[in-house]
Amino acid sequence: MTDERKDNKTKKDRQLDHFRVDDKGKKLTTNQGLKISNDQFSLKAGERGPTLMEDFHFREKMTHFDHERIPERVVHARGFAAHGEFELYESMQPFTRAKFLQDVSLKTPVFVRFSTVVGSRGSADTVRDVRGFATKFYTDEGNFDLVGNNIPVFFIQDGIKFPDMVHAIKPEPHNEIPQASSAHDTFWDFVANNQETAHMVMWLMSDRAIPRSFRMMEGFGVHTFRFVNEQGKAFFVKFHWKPTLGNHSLIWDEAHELAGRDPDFHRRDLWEAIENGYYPEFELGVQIINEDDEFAFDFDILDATKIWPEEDVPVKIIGKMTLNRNVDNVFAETEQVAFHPGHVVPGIDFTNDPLLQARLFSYTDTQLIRLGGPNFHEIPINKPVCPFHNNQRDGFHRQTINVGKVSYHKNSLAGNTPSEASVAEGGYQHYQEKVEGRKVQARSESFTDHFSQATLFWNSMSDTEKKHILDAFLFELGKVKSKSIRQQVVDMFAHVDLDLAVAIAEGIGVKPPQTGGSNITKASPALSQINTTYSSLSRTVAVIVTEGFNDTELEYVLSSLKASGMQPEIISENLGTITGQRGTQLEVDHTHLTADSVSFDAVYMVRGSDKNKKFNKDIAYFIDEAFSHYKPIGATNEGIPWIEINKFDGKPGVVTAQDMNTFVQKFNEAITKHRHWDREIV
Ligand code: HDD
Repeated sequence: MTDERKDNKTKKDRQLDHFRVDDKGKKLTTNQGLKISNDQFSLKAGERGPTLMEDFHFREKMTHFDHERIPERVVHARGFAAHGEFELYESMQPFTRAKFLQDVSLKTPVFVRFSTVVGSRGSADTVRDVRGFATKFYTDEGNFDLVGNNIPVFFIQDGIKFPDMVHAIKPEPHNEIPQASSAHDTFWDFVANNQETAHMVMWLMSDRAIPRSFRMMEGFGVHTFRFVNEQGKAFFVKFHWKPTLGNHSLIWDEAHELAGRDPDFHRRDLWEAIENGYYPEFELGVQIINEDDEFAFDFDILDATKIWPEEDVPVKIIGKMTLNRNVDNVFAETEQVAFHPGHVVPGIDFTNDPLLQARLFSYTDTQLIRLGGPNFHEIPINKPVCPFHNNQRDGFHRQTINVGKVSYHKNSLAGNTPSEASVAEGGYQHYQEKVEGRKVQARSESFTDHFSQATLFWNSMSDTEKKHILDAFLFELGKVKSKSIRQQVVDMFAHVDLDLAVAIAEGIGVKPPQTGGSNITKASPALSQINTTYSSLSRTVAVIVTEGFNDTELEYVLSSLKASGMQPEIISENLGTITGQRGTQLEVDHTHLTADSVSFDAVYMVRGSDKNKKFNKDIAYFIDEAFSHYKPIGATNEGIPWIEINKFDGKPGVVTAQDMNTFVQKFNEAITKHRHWDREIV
């Protein structure tokens, strides 16, 4: 994306232009600019002799290579990012002085990094895990980082336990197994012995932890933050991202299989969607609570293991973010970006949530080791788009050449500049919350209910979602070797739902709990993914077709699918072109060796003349798998026998028709539904 980059660049994109280097067509040089005449052979004493120390080019090249790696993030190591823009629908002036949330004419450049939490940098995308959803807004008042997740609550209430929690969920230290998975003893030992985890574990066991796409998951700021308006009045606020494509997931078997067949599934999906112009969109929502209502709820609003049910505190949609540009270089941008929940702008402030307070320390600290010193704000992707001036100097890799002899405040030699800005001039003023109390190492009594909202979550699930949660518990705990831990977990989740705990116990060979249960009957429909938005836009369709296909039919269906915003890809016996009955040539995208049903949202069977028996057998497997993953399957005319062999005709989400108009309409509806849960799988 170098030559044809669009002219309507964001401020950030224009800033990055100064750092972009295109080596194409240039002469090879050393880092000192010296042209290299030979990059094939090291300098030797004689053709078969030893390499000489004086070969500075060899040494420079090798040394740089030897130092190419930096430490991966201690959590969220595997991630993928994109650039975009945020636009505001309506001014938030009554609530916050933040300019980018006041001026609807502004478009704020953003950079978003999605990630898994547990796995190493090279681990698979589709594992069961929380997804990070970190957004850097490059505002004119400085960078604002909303460093969130796709799950609105957290495992622990106080950040002092974060290292313990992460140690428990990461691969076990004695053998570094398992990779990118919570299905092992130490994680579940932590859960059972730190029962504030209950609510988040319910989310982790749900389909939220295996999203279909980064483009189809919600994001949450998790903590309660504070908005402060121009009059100095404050409000409690929670941030939400809502994907316009809806909130959809994979199923476990599919996620598992994808981890092997395409470990890059989510990054590929994001990359290709942006390259193909299907720009991911997320609406920004806020839940706002007046300061006077701080204690009006049956939970503590500062407790990060709690949601504010949307039915009680509605999410007000205030703007939209569109991701419309892939990175030029993953290391320079995605890897070097440094997020920090403490990067705020005037009008956004913190609360006393003890998890948030701990994060305010941890993020700068981690960048110091990961990015090698205190000047990481000068790395192009991290630089604010507004000017920044202070008396900080020196340190490893300092880029700025600060001129003049004054690097202290206050001074007279530089007229006491850089000078402090008043609030009217945009100076940040911490919210003057009144705080009093003894210094204690304690947790408020209001943080002790660990189960009510876990039950609320369970109550809000559809039967399909409940079954998936039970299956996830059975898988995860089935991998736990210690029977004692399995028993402890079952006894713990009896406080969430007795039937669930009994069903888990049966599957994992421990005693079913006799007591427990919950008196919480409330449900929050917003928590069920069944109630999300549905769309066929950008859905991928595997089109299975062989030589001698019906041209008229295929051309019609392909153009209709494309016109509805879907992405059909051609799968046949061999790469190259195939020819239809009327001579139409079609370029093949994949063979069944290079494409699997798990990589697609839907399958369309076209067929053609039937020569290759092996291909037919492989395709029977392909459809069988798509069927067992509840995916829409369509077939027209010659493709219908392929459906009949598997006895899938007439089943929910299986669309067959002779009439192309009807077919296209019904197939589109079936794809829009995402999955057909009413299908019986044996
Ligand atoms: Fe964290 C990275 C999100 C609790 C300490 N965190 C990190 C990233 C995300 C989150 C999205 C990746 C950012 C990126 O893409 O570069 N973390 C969360 C959320 C939390 C949370 C939503 C709870 C509400 N985190 C949390 C706590 C601590 C940390 C309590 C420590 C006290 N998180 C870190 C970190 C990381 C990080 C160790 C690793 C790499 C980095 O910061 O830059 O400092």
